[in-house]
Amino acid sequence: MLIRHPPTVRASEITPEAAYLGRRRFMRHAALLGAGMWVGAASAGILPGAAALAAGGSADKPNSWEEITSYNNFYEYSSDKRAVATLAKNLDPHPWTIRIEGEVEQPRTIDIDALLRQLRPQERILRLRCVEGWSMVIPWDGVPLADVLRLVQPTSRARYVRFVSLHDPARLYGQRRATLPWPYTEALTIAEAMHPLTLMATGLYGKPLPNQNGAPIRLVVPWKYGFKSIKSIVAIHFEEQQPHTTWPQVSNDYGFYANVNPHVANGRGSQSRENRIGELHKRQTQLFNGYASEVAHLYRGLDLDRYL
Ligand SMILES: Nc1nc2c(c(=O)[nH]1)N[C@H]1C(S)=C(S)[C@@H](COP(=O)(O)O)O[C@H]1N2
Ligand SMILES: [Mo]
Repeated sequence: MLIRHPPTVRASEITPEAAYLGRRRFMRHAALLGAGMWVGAASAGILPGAAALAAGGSADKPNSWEEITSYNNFYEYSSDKRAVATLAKNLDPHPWTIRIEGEVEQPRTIDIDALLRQLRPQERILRLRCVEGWSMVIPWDGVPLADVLRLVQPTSRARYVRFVSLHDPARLYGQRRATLPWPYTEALTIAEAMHPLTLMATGLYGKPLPNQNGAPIRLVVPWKYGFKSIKSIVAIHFEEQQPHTTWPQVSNDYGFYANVNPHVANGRGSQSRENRIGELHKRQTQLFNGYASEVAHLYRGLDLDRYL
């Protein structure tokens, strides 16, 4: 079979999870010894617990492949998280293109396989916090969204980036019902979109992104509630006005910014604690999901407790 996804490691190095974790420990060691990419990622705060890592302490342990791929929110298929993986087997994410248009000098259609040959995916281990109160730590493979957006020239009017998921009720059974206004859309400010923590994920544990996780390409914005991390993207629009996205249309409990904030409850109840999948006791939720030192500057002057 043709392997379309350029792996972040050589195929011969793709290992089962246990060996993978061993490799991570090795890489952490290598980082301490000064291996460029990992030191770069740690000092940019891209790895979780960069400070702890630099100090040789323990960082967040990634969730297992099984956990990450069997408990999913993907309303295009179902609102039953345990049913999504089976239903999404029919997604068929190859070939796949993303249309980039709106306030850009050169609208274009990008083929994902070509994109991944041009921009080599890197591993980024990031926390994901769902507004439903659960969280995971996920070893994504992906490319910074900024690198993708630099391929087009936004006009001086572009202030927001809007993302659109696949709309195909023939395949995505959940879209036959109006559980959400389809297609699923999300948006970021340009500054958020260009932030180095904002990722276009194309893989997981060194393997192509499973369908249920948003194959073949999805957004990852780790300091925001999970619903911002839109799956199976088919279009990216640059826009002048703040876009109307899916969840804020459904309920006032979901804001445009949706930054993880333990001090602000919403219709889902208090957000002060979370259930890390696989753990017995709840943990405290951290402001900006623990990425405050990297992203708080983006919101200077904004009343975080008011602007959900
Ligand atoms: N297109 C689309 N993207 C989506 C969703 C969805 O239903 N449809 N659910 C969101 C929510 S609520 C969360 S918590 C994350 C879950 O990602 P995961 O299943 O990979 O953990 O995907 C987000 N992206
Ligand atoms: Mo979520």
